[in-house]
Amino acid sequence: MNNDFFERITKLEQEQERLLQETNDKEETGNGIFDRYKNPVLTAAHTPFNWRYDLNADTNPYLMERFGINAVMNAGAIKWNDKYILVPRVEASSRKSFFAVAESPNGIDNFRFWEYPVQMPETDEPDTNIYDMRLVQHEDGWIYGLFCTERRDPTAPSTDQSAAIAQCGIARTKDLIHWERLSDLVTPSAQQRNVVLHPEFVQGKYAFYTRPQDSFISAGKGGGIGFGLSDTMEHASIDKETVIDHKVYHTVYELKNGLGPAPLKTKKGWLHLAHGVRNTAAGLRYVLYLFMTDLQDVTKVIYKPAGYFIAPEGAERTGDVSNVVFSNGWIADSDGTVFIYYASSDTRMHVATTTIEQLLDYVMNTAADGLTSFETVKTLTALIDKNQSEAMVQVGVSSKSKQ
Ligand code: M1P
Repeated sequence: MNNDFFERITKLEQEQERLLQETNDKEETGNGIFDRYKNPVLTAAHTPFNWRYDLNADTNPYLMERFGINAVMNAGAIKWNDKYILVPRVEASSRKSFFAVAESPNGIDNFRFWEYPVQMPETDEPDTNIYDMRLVQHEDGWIYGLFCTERRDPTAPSTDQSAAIAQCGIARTKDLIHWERLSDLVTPSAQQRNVVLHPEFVQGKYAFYTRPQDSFISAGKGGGIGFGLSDTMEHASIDKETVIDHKVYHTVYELKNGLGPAPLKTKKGWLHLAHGVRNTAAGLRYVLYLFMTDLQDVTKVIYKPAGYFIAPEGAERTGDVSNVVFSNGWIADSDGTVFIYYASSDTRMHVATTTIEQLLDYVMNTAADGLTSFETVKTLTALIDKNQSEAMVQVGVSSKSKQ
């Protein structure tokens, strides 16, 4: 028995080391906008095995998993002390999620979890579940983590054990280890998910992107990406929530949408990554899209390409909640490289890389959604016409140069 125990531990250790040290290569053909990578960057198997096993042969003679981890997904991201840091939603097999910090030297592989998960303090009203942290280095000097805090709906009858209320929890830190929990965000909406802090003050106030919703799953009469200002972070409160990016009929964000990470500041405007949801006969489909807002007026959308930027592909399409990609973390390096961290099907984390230049080209030069089939064909025809005429010029040039 004991020999088996030690043999299995050794095997587990070797298997995990192989996984953690595996290099991650780009997929061969990109689409010119971003590159996907062959391996996920974080999965349940990346969690330290001393989180999952009692490693004492006397108290765990069968070397059983004593703590099940179901998924690692929806990570906040930040470059910190020269390391690429992810703070994913780690979901235990009990369905309770928590946060944990993982770091990598290069942003695309070798992610390792820190020794302990984040010890997130509670407010006077304990959270049942916390998830989907957006990490922001604010110009006030703090690193803020905004996340969804979920509690059972106190008005629900005992026959209904799934009715919940989602709100925005807020915590801040200077070292990603010690977190100070602040009051939950107060807004005019019944529920909130996908709340993001803008990294700069706007009109001297803290600025939030929100996602107002009437009920736990459905955005209902609410929905769209909202915006609001608060005087303080200690007791953050938004009086007026204005929707800046609406749900729209027959688009990829017809049912609901939500901002991903905090926007990236560029010379041309603020780049935003968001998710859009539509219903299908196979259930909800979550994709990612991009838009840009004005540098002077952050509530004004100035570019928004049609359709999705990243949709679930291949193995990404299956998991706990299939046909979903979700992102709440990206990192822009000083050389212009952008690391986009996204989860697939509520199960695992991936990275895609691109540059600010490519993202600007994509956002500014991809046609907007014409909202009808007729307009879509017009957009396509204009592209074909352009290619035809330019092909003739090119043929002309090359045939002249041959003469
Ligand atoms: O299951 C897909 C996603 O559903 C929710 O996102 P939203 O509020 O936009 O519908 C969240 O629970 C998210 O964690 C999850 O990935």
